[in-house]
Amino acid sequence: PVQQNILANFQIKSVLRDSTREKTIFIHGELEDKEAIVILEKTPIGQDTLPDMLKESTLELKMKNDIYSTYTLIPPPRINDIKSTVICPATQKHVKKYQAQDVFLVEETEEDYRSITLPYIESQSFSVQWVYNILEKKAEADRIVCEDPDPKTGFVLLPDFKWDMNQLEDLYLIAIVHRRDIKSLRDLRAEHIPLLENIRKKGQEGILKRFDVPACKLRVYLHYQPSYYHLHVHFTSLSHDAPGCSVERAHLLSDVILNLKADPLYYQQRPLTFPLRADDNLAAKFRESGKLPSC
Ligand code: M7G
Repeated sequence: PVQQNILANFQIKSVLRDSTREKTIFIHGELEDKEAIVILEKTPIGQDTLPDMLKESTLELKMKNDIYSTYTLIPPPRINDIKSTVICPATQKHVKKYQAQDVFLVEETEEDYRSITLPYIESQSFSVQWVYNILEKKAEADRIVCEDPDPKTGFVLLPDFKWDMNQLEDLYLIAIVHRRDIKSLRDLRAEHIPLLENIRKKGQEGILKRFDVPACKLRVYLHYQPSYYHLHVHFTSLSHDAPGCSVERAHLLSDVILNLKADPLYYQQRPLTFPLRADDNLAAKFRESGKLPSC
């Protein structure tokens, strides 16, 4: 539904990041006297819109040289949508999350997790209220693609808010588990294999049924560290270079299942490597304990 343009009153304070490659800009400002983050993203062109776009656009010639020419194509308004995300009220932590930053790798041992990461998660991670709203059908209920209500192995699969669902090229869904006692990959044990296998199987089936995208075209993974410490699994299109699918942060669900089958305590005991942003409070904790002497 068309909404009143709340962004008309957005007071810009600073641009946190302007990614020309991703065609996305992250802006920090105020919305009705509250701290806010606005993310604007030019969406993929999408194959379905091509015929209309080519027919109905205006073309301005920029240059011509031999067989080469460049143009600015001005498409009809409906095709030139900008996906916009608003976080309000935003916390200082959100501001940091979207700011361009130096990043470095840290190797977290079992002991580091217990003495550094876990106390940090317990004291200052992002609220997961939005996750509970989804599980309790208080928000986004109409967006659910499939659900398994089982309290032990069940989950809700729905579009990630990074995906506007206008085209399949950048398909992005998340499966959020019903149980609330698993914070992240680190908590996974062999006893959770049925949960993970259930998510993989029913998640893939749900996506095939609704979007006609087969399992072999999906990248299914968990983040470590995640931003939100309630277990969830990412399903993205293999052809889409989704933010956060890099080797230093993504763990393929199939590998996770195999690792747990080989060693029930794999994720509890093994050192895990992940990237941290320089101004992240968790980075400060690792630095304080002498784990990052040169960073
Ligand atoms: P993550 O690995 O914890 O963090 O994944 P990341 O954001 O650093 O990747 C959480 C996932 O949930 C991300 O892919 C987010 O885009 C998505 N997400 C976050 N929020 C607050 C929402 C929301 O309110 N609704 C939906 N549908 N997805 C969200």
